[in-house]
Amino acid sequence: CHAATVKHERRFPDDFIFGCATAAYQIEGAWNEDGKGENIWDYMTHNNPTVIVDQSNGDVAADSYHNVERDVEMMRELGLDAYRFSLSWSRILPTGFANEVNQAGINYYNNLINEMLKYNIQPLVTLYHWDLPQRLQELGGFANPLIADWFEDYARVVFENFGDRVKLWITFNEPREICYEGYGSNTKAPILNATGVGTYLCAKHLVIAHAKAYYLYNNEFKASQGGECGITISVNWFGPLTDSEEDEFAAELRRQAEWGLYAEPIFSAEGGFPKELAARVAEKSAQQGYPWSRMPEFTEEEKNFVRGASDFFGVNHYTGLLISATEHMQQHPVPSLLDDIGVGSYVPPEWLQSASPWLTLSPNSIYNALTHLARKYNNPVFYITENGWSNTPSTGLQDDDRISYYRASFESMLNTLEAGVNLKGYMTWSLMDNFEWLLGYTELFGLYEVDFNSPERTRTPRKSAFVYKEMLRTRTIDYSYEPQSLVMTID
Ligand code: PNW
Repeated sequence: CHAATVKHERRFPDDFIFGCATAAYQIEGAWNEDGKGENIWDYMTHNNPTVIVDQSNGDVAADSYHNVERDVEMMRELGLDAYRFSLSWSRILPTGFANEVNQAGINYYNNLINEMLKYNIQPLVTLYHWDLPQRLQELGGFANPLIADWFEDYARVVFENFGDRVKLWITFNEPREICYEGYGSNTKAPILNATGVGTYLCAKHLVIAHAKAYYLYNNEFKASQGGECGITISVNWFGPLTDSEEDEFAAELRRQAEWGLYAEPIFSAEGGFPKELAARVAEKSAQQGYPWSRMPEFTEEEKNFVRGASDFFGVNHYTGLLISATEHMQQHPVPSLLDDIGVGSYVPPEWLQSASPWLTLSPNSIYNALTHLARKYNNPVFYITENGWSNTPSTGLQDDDRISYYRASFESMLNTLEAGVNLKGYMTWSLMDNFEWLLGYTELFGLYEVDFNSPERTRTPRKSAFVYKEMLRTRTIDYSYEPQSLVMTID
């Protein structure tokens, strides 16, 4: 057939929300100013500086605490519909408890929100992006079930102070990184490294804490404030290496261990932890001589409380891996989550590699992940709350790989929308370069470069900022678009 087919240009709907994301500890600085209390990243970077590759910290970071106007100016330059940022718990409640509210901290976020709203930029606010007040960590942090009550108290202060203007709330950013990396291994604060035990304990307490904040909002604030409350989970795509049954089951186990642990209790119809994974951990625990499964159970009451407790599913999506039933020379501590599942992973060498070893451009992985989730969890509302690409400091402003990555993400999102998935918005990680956790300032994700050597922390748009701006303006992908100069304006 050679009928003259005009290829229909694929566009995003006008009400699709485009934005950028950041997180408090990674950009704010002002770590001890105006009454802010110490959090676990302050504590760890100050007392154990060698855990950060360049021995840096977030004491000043991008100094966003003193740059509200410039930060909002960048959002205006890009033409963002929304901006996702997080609140620092210990800036608002210095002790972690709600006995004392730090008005200077409230003022900072009020100024930011009000400045954004002047220009019609919608705030998408995360209550917790990894910076637990240090005192609460000393009391066990997410290993203590009381975290649910402490978090609820904090959430109340937040909803009371900002809920008149903030309509999209995210309780937790990435339970996997909080629980697995922070408690079950040693790659995020508080580097507890309680392998095989800490992850599962934290997972249970965290989803209950999430549900408490959700019902607090739902029962006491929603009617008057009219917003929505959800959670953000990191969902990379784990597909089978071959179409064998063994590889498919291995991929399913890996998905359950990576994000099912947090998504299943909240978004599945039955609630509770993923079944195959729970059975595997129970079996291994028994073999290893534990009198109980290392994966705790939910009571029926807890299961029903958590099940359905979210207005939307926030997804941080970066990459994909191919999973096989056979492990190739991978060594894991016993017990540990990776030993529990015992699967192999593979990255095809032709996938474009970023500055971060874990991050490659995995073809159509947004589509693969979201269509899978939509099928599994009855098509909830989704927001992609992070998606991004890293470069090294030497890349400077000519970040062509990031442009390729964002164009591929847009293609994959259009495929996702055409498949009928209820995807409503997309935030890039990140608006600007920032403190990349244990990698310090060695891996950078910004559309804007930040000069960490200048006291002003000067922000300069990269080439990708111009391309993202054009994609937002036209709501489509133009592969031939080349910015004429790297001079930014507000249109
Ligand atoms: C996110 N993975 O974490 C975080 O929310 C950000 O704070 C962080 O700066 C950003 O990604 C870049 O790392 C992730 O294994 C951690 O695919 C791990 C993964 C993805 C995101």
